Amino acid sequence: MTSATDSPSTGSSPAPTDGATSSAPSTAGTDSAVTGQVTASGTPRDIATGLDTPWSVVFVADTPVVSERNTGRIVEIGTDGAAREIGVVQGIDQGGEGGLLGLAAEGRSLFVYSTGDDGNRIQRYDLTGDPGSFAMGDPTTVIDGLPSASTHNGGRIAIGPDGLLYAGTGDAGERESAQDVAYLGGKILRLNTDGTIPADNPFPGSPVYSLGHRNVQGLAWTADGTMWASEFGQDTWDELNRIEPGANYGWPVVEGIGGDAQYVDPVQQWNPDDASPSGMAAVGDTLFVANLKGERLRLVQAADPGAGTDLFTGEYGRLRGITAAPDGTLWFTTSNTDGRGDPRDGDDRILAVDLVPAG
Ligand SMILES: [Ca+2]
Repeated sequence: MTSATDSPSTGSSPAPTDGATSSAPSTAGTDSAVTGQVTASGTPRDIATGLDTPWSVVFVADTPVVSERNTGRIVEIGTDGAAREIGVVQGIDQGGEGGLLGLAAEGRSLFVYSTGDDGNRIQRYDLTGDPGSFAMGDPTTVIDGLPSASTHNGGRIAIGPDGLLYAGTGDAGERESAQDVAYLGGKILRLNTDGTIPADNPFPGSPVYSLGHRNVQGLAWTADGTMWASEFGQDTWDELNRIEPGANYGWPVVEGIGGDAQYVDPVQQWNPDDASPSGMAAVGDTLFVANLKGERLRLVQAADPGAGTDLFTGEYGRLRGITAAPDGTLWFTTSNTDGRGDPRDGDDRILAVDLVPAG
């Protein structure tokens, strides 16, 4: 790796690296087996270029698999950085913020969140073949009929440390309904991977895990099992929330920290111009948040969740997806071809940065 430093805009510089990296994550999710605090070190390097609005990256058998929002394509990235199409999700109603969105993986099963004619849905594809020759079979519906709109579609999915499937949904413009448990928009959902409802969900018979969200596109668990979610605010406060089952996070009654005992306040809030948080990854006790409008990664140590360090501000443009790679590096994606960005040569790209113990 290089000795060049990254560029945190706040806080101290990362400690010089001695080459030590964290052990590989055990699964393809946003969680990992690493413990302790980490930070980014060195200059990010290109993993892949020339992607069209990449939304999510997951690892299947250590091979990166990427969703493209606008094309509906799912591609695998070879060791040479070349993108190879493994399938196209059918029946997508792409428009605005909708389209092919989040991915999650469990073994060779790929879970896919996308916008269809009848709302957002999660489908499962069992991949066949091997890395370099993956193919997608026919989909099985996990859940469908989730509220959709041109904006606020949520879309992030992840397998939690309990092996269950979590999904962040958006309010789809139905603000008040974010408070209604019967409406599946503006929620975090928790499902068995076959789509049935876990018996210990907080609202019996419902996939709703938490409510009162506006648009959740980041889900992650730190090493002690704590769940976190990032959320787009309207025009005042974006949020980082610590997620508890059955809790109400306030939207649309409260945006940001409201101090109302009926609602759980975010542990940290940001101005949307500096944030607009989409994907989130956890490595050990550290959270990383990818920001669209704010064009930066934000590092948050779970032990001090009200503080953060900005990384790479403005250097790569809009940032959307982020995931811990099996080799201990942190991968993140640009989103400059999504119609709201300023594409650079080679966009959109996947970048990787080294992680080292913090402090
Ligand atoms: Ca809130």
